[in-house]
Amino acid sequence: MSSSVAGAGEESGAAAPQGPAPVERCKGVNGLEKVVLREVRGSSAEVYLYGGHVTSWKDEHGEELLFVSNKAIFKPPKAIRGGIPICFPQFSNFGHLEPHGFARNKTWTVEADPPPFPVPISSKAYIDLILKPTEEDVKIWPHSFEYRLRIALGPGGDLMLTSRIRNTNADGKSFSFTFAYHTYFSISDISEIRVEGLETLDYLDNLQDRARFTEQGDAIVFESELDRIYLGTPSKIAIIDHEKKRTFVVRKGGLPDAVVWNPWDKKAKAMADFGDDEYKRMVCVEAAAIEKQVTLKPGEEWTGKLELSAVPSSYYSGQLDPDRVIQDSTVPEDSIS
Ligand code: TA6
Repeated sequence: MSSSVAGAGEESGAAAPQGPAPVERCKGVNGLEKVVLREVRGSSAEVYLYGGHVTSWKDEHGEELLFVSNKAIFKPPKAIRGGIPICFPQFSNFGHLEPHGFARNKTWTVEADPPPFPVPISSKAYIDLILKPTEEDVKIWPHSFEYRLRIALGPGGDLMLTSRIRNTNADGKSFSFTFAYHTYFSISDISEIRVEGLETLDYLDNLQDRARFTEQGDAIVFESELDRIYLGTPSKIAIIDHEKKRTFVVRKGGLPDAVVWNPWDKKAKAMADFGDDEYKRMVCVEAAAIEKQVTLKPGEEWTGKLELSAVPSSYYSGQLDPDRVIQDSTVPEDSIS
């Protein structure tokens, strides 16, 4: 059963005669509710209400750009392995909650009314989700909040996620959290990948008790398990796939850190919801706020923005200027602040 939903920016009523509806609600794996976004030029995205979890982002040719494990378990309370898990109110075990918090294990709802602070958006292919704590949640994390998540496809097929988290505590208490968009990118092979834009930065190495190091390389390449939290990172990061002659451009706002992760073979074998060889076809580059917790007083709101685009890139080892690549991308400079 599916229902076409007029684009959140459209008058409600029958879908436009030409092309598919920009927003469609339907059932996904195991009957879980999902929303499909379709942009007029052919790009698309899918988000499950379970976890507010983006599980697909396809370009105008229908090529899948995100990685989801073939062994992903689409069944609460297990988080879906792949796509863009939302890590809130805690990244990893930076706190006393379960790793990566509980937002990815909860069922979100579609925000029916226009949000209190609508934002201008060029495309009609977007959906606003909202998560508020249940009484159960408050027992785990004793705070009231409203977490609004907007998932949108831009005119050039770029994928935009905007998180707005507001402290709604009635007891006058502030709260602090860490956060990440835990993005799994689909790649040709991990040996073909370079991540540029993080050179010379400090990072915490998760494989060495989070000891602090400084990145020496002119790009990050992968020859074994890698799990690092780069600190104070630029707003733009490039992930170059030599084989596919494609560069993912990660642009972020309000998210000073970036996690880079590939589990490699041993860790891959240890994950029941991850194929033994799947580490070769994915890399995580995660826009995050980790080193410095975000602290909100009652009534205050935090915004964390992520913009992903996939641009053709001819590959010159070490000579690729991520800023030049990014400037060539279709993402308007002022679209993320
Ligand atoms: O973002 C990297 C990381 O923190 C790794 O240490 C690994 O634990 C990964 O996240 C996956 O975590 P998950 O809880 O989704 O299995």
